Amino acid sequence: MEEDKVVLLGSGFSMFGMRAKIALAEKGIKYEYIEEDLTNKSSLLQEMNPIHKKIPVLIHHGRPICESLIIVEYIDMVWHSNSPLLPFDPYLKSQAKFWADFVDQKVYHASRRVWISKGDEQEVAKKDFLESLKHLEEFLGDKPYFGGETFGFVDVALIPFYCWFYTYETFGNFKVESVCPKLISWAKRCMQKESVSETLADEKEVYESVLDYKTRFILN
Ligand SMILES: N[C@@H](CCC(=O)N[C@@H](CS)C(=O)NCC(=O)O)C(=O)O
Repeated sequence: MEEDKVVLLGSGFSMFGMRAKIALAEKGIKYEYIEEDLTNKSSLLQEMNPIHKKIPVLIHHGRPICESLIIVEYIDMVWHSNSPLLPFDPYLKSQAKFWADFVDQKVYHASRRVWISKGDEQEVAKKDFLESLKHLEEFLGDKPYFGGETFGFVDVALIPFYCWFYTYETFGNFKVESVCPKLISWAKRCMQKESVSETLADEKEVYESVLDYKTRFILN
């Protein structure tokens, strides 16, 4: 592997992988993308992320960086001169990191339960999911982006979920827009950015892949 080459290990419709792609696109970094088959992980993935063996992994100077939010922060620090993603101010930075972590701790886990579970469990998941989005919408307020006037860290953390909304809504029989209209306007604003629109998957394709996954791996 060449010294200063940038390589990204990703997979399919992973929102975590999309975060890294958006950050790299925002910075205008050229990189090699390697698609991983998570049912048959490559020796490169196992070598580069021996602890979790998960994607995404960014490989820079031949060294691995794991965990999507850490990858986005790394990209922001290394290529700091263009399109800053994290604020410089320590307090604002702490807030951005808090909300990005909130996306992982609350939004992600609830969203997964929306399409994986049924009955009462699914009702609880829907409530948790929408409640977590409502909190984010309150934090967004009337700002165009979570950090203010420009697209930043929390936007990168959350926007990949947007292409999964159709899946959550179809399985859960609800509409995010009726509960969080401002969040949908924010998502549409983000979609006007090339880094986002060229990265996010087609919502129907995400749904088809989840249906396929459920029929193959989950007993209904
Ligand atoms: N917290 C991790 C989550 C990454 C993650 O869950 N990746 C999934 C794909 S969406 C994966 O590699 N799964 C393979 C496995 O669990 O074996 C991050 O933010 O990067």
